[in-house]
Amino acid sequence: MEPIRQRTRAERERLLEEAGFNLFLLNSDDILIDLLTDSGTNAMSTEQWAAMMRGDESYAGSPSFARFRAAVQGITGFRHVIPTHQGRAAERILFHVMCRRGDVVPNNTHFDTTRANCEYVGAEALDLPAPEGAETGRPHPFKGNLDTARLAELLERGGKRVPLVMLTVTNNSGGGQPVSMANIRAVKAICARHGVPVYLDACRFAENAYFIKLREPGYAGKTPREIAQEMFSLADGCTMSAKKDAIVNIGGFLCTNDDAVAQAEKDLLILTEGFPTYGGLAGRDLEAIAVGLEEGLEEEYLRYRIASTAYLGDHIAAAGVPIVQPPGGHAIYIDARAFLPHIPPAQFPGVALAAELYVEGGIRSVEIGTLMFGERGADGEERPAAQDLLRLAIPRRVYTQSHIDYVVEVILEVWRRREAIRGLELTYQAPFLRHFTARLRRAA
Ligand code: P61
Repeated sequence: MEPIRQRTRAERERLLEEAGFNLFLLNSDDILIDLLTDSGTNAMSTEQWAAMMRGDESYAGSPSFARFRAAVQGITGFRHVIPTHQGRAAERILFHVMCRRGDVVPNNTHFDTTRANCEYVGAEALDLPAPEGAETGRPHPFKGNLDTARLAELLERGGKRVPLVMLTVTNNSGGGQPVSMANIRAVKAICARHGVPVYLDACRFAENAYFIKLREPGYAGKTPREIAQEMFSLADGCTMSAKKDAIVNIGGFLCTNDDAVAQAEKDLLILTEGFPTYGGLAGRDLEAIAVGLEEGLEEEYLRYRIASTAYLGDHIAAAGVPIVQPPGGHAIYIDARAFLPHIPPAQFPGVALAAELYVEGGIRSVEIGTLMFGERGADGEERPAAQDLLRLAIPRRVYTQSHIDYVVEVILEVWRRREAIRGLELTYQAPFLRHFTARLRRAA
């Protein structure tokens, strides 16, 4: 529980200016409803807190690790389970071990940390989203799918080495949209012909499994757990940020069925994360993940989770606000280019909209668009991202319907005065992952 603090509109305007229009640079005390992320911001359950009390902090061979590994293997079936402090640590180790300069790593859409870690080792992070994903307003049951025709063509053409193919479930950059079992199976079949392993970026595997249950023929009678097991059975390994569907505040893991790869990963883990039975986590964190993985697959919880995200999306869409349709699992994505058509992509419409939602109602959201995925060319011109989305991510088990009703009211108020909103320009950017620390001002 925490007290709710309201800043005045004038205070929020001042705080926003001081933060260079970048909501990452605000203090959370100055936020009323925090929809920046669903990552690590989840409320842990009684059972998770109880499990933490028996965390065993032995440096090596802790029983907490054994319980963690059993929980991960019970769902994923992978031979090697390597704990890491969060998802990007798993990514860094995976790419360092499997990729060389000049390699290509396809994915339905790489999330930003995945892309950055892949590029950091000199490999190309190639997005191959299925065409349905490009049209934000048009619904499709599995907009997160990977374009299998382009994948097959890439592997058949040869030329560049493809050390692995990834599938992000659900597809975070593309609207929190699910990947179908048929698509996972097709990707696996194509990769198997070329001896290329398939890895799931499994952050939101449980939500993806539930969407398969709801939308894919033949899965209505299966439990989310059975569906998740089938998803993982089609893969050769995974990266995981437990801060999402394992409903914890910190943690992650890396899995593989390849003994040689696992050995190299563990060696690297020891260098930077810790011994392979804790990987940068406390024993109590491993316990919380073991319980959270199971809770995240409970059908009643998933029904409430998916319905409550859709509630936000359906209410703003009914008033005309353009969102990625259908609503995603963990978040609603407003199409900021359609919301603010008078602001060119190079003036960051998603960031401008995020700033307005903060000023209007103390709501924090995140841009997934040109600030996150675009870049400034050598000529000083902005190269826009494919889309400019504003993500409203819903932390798990935190907000109630009345909080979300308030969010709807604030968005609709901003929608009514959208024509007066102005674009932004950059005054500072870091060399990579620039959106975390960028500073902006109102465009001239
Ligand atoms: C998020 F603004 N996601 O969605 P780590 N893969 C995928 C993720 O969604 C993901 C990671 C890997 C976050 C946190 C976040 O620019 C941002 O445990 C599909 O965060 O290292 C994380 O997992 C990495 C928010 C990350 C951002 C980067 O909100």
